[in-house]
Amino acid sequence: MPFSRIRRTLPLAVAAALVPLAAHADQPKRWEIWHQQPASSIMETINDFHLQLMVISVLIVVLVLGLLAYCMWKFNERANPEPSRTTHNTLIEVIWTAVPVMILVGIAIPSFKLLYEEDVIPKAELTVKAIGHQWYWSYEYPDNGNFSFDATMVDDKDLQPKQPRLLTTANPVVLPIGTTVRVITTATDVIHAWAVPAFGVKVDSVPGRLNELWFKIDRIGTYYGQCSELCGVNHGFMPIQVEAVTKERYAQWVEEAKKKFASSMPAGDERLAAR
Ligand SMILES: [Cu+2]
Repeated sequence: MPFSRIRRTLPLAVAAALVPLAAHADQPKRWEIWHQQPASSIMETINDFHLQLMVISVLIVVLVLGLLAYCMWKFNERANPEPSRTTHNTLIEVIWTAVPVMILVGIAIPSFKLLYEEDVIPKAELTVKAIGHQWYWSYEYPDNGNFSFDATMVDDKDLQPKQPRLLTTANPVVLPIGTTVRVITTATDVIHAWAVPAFGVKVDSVPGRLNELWFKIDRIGTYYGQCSELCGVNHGFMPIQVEAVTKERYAQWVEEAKKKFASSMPAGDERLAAR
C-alpha cells in the first residue's frame, strides 16, 4: 500500500503537533483535524481510503488552479489582443471527458470494496444489542449471559479523575479484543445512531427495525462515541463508552455482570434465564 507509510506517520505528526502529550485515549481531542487512531481493520481501510481521496483531490485542485492561472496569464487581452476563433477541439474534449471518468472509476473500485467489507458481516463470535432511547443507550448481551443494562451519561459533578465529560457512561459496554463482534441496533422512540469513530462504525438505530454492524477490536482501551442522529434536546448527552479487554477479563466480566444486572433482564426473558 503506497500510502501506508504516510498513513501511519501523518496522523501521528498531526497529533504530536497539536496535542500536548496527553495519555492516549480513543476520544476526541482539542483541535483534532484527523481521524482518531484506528482500532479495527475497517477503520484502517477507511483511513487509507480517506488519504487516497485527499491526495487525488489535492492533485485535481493544483491542476485546475494551474490551468486557470495559465489561461489568465497567456490569454488575457493585453497579452493576446487578437483572440483565436477556435470553438472545438475533439482531442481535448475526449481527454477532459475520459480522464475524469477514469478517475471516478478508480475511486469507485476501492470505495465499493470498503462498503462491501463494512456491510457483509463475518461470522460473529459475539452479539450485542444496542437500543437507543431518548436519551441514553441500553445494551443486551443475548448470547453471553443474557443480561441487559442502561448506559446513562455520568453528570459533570460525578466524574472521576480522567473521565472525559459528556462521554463517560455509568455502565460501559465491555467487549473482548480480537473477537468478531456484531452489534445489532434499534430504538424505542425516535431514530438514534450508534457510532464509535475508532472502530469506523456508524449505523442508524431505527424504531421497529434491526440494523447491524461489525468490528474486531485490535487493542485494549477505552473507546468513546456518541449518538450520531439528531434525536431531541438531549441528543448530545447519550454517549457510548466501550471498554475493550482481553478475552479472559471479558469472561470474568460476564460472570460479574450476570449478577450485577440480574434484576434488569430483558422483559420476558426472566423465565428463560431461570431454567
Ligand atoms: Cu440519540
